[in-house]
Amino acid sequence: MDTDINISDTICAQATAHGNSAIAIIRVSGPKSIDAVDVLFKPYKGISLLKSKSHSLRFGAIYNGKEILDEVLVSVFRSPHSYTGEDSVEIYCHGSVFIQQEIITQLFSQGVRMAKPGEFSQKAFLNGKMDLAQTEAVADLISSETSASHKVAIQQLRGGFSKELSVMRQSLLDIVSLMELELDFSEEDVEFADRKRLKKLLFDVKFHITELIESFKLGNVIKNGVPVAIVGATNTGKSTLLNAIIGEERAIVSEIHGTTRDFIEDVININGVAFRFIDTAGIRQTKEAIEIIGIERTFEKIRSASIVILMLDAERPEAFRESLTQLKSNIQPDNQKIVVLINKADLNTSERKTKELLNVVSNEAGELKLVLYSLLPMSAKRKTGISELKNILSESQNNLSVAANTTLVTNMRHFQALSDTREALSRVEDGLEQSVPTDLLSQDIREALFHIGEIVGEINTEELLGNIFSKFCIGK
Ligand SMILES: Nc1nc2c(ncn2[C@@H]2O[C@H](COP(=O)(O)OP(=O)(O)OP(=O)(O)O)[C@@H](O)[C@H]2O)c(=O)[nH]1
Ligand SMILES: [Mg+2]
Repeated sequence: MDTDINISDTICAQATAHGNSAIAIIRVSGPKSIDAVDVLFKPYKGISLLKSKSHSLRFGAIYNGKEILDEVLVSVFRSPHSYTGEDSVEIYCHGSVFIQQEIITQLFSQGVRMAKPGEFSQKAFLNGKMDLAQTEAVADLISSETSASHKVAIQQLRGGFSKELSVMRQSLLDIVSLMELELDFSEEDVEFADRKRLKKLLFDVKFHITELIESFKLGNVIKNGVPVAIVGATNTGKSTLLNAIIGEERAIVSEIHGTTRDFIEDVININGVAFRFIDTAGIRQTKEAIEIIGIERTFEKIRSASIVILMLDAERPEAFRESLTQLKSNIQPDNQKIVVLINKADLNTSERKTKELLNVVSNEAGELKLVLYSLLPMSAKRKTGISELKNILSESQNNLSVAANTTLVTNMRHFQALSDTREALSRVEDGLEQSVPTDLLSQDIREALFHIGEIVGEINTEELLGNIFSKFCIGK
């Protein structure tokens, strides 16, 4: 994305979803915004926009040349008291696509240009209305679909995370200034900074950083959904199950073995928790190059899942036995929950086959740490057993609630910067133990400060900003 935005440009965009709606909002921001809208809009009563105070609302007509285009409400926000920090106007018009397009075209003729993705938020950041972590929280808040992801985003948006970082940043600045004072007096060989106290301060900061790093595991699950891999031999009904769970024909289903090649995923909300279901390529011996790549990916998905749904075909115990060795070497029963589903329960499976399948399962139960409650007969095709499965999944995550005001790291970029901070702090700790010269220690603390600064955007590059804001929608 072109991040070289000109802050003095006046920009506009539709802030509401595209398509027809009762009301739509068009947002304008920049030095010319009030003038530009004033040309198109005449209030029915009272003073013009030009004379309106900040945070006032006017009712009137918006014109398309001489003709009335719509009756609208217009709000005025004057710099610096707006989302972007600039003069801004919002037009609340009727939600016809035609009206919205006409208003935007009229704005263009007044020297206003179309906003780029995330440009309103980028202006807010550049004008010091929010730090970078807060603007990222805006995007998270818009996309939050569960109560937990909403809580985490709101906490970050309101500056909870930034405040914690700023407290740590201040501690590190105190340490580094004491150290650097020593350097100024190095001739005299004095120690201003009591080493024992320094160690304690460092320990506290590092401890807190570690807590934040560790919160990423939960934070990531909350933001992206609990990863649930659906795995098993080919043709057991994995894709049928995915479709049944999400209620849509997302994956191709066929009686041909090896139908699914690449993994397919979708997120759904079960009792307030987001689960990310991943349908994978069925496991079998094959010489087909593309299928082999697909099966490799299945193993990757098994390893990174929190829950593994092991799909068995009631009719084919031998297929389960064949895929067992490969499954076993990828499942980590200590960190994962395994749910075994015996699918195709609608078929009249012979007693011999059922017994055989149950035998294989119970023989493996110990090693795979299969919990018996999760051995569920179902028919993905007839959609029986789906709600039982959802209950099992939901119960397995009932500790996944987030208390208000907890800070959880949900963003990979923040996780990375915190890990870099911790690494630099570890070097300082080691250095203190080994009486490393003060100038080297202070250099490492400066590096830790640099990485904390990256999170809130005190340290930023065009590339970083481009990466962040290009993921926003236009109009935010
Ligand atoms: N009778 C019956 N047939 C089922 C059931 N679930 C799936 N099938 C059928 O089994 C066949 C394979 O289903 P898929 O969902 O494509 O199986 P898959 O495990 O994704 O297969 P691969 O992608 O090849 O690994 C299809 O013909 C489905 O209609 C079920 O519960 N009962
Ligand atoms: Mg499939």
